[in-house]
Amino acid sequence: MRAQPEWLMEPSDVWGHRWERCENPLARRYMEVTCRKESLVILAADLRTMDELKDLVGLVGPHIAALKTHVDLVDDWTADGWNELCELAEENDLMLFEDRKFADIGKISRGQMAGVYDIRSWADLVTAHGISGTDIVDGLCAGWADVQREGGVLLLAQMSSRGNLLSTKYREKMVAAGVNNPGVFGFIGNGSDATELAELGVAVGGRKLIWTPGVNLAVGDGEMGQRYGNPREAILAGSDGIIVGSGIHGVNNPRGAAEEYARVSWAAKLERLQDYNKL
Ligand code: S5P
Repeated sequence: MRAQPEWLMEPSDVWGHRWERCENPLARRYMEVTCRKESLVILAADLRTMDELKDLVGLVGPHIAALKTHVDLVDDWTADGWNELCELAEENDLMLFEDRKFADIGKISRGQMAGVYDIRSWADLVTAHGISGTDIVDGLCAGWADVQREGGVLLLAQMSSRGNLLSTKYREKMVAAGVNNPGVFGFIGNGSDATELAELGVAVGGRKLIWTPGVNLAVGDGEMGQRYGNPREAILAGSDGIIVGSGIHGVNNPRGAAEEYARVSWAAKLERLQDYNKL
């Protein structure tokens, strides 16, 4: 059991009604980590080699609140190398979030949690589309149960990419289907558009967490249709965690960038506290 360092602010004070309403133990764990590290940054570690991944996590680990991976992006993946990465995440108090964007029927998604990468054995969180129906959440949870673990699903309610097909109606259905499901950790929202994000926030009503990709301190368009918004604005609009990839791993000084994103995210979270209803 990890020694519990004193945090400067209690998670219940910082997270208010989300702390009360999000009963998912992993959501609570995330909220505690944010207070220990004073950071709402989820690192999108989109790198191609095991060494680069481990170096990056070693560098920025103290400033991030969770680690998001794309396991199938790694050229030199090995089970042992991945175990080392998982250990490094554990040392840095980071939940592992595999952004697999599962989308198949429940039974196949359960099987895909196994396979070569055996995602069910190391990932605490995964992403899923609800396009084939939200039984996918049961399938993914059954995958974790197959190895006596529990995890949480982030359903994609919005996307940051230009031209995506996740309409308002689709978002409403995702939220309605996921908001009371204990297997759902939260929703992915569009960090590049504060108006859209605020609508998602109202629909979710603090009952689940909202994590947002598509944020960068250099606002504008990214590569191949990616769109970016400002991290402070995303948090003020209702984001509970900013997913940052190239803003950290794509710059000369990733550690400095991670510190800066952490500072900005925490300041915005405290700013949001001033309006109790937006806790
Ligand atoms: O709508 C989305 C959903 C996700 S999970 N848009 C996204 O960009 N993502 C992921 O966030 C994407 O797969 C990538 O890992 C990260 C964004 O990376 P960045 O380099 O653009 O910050």
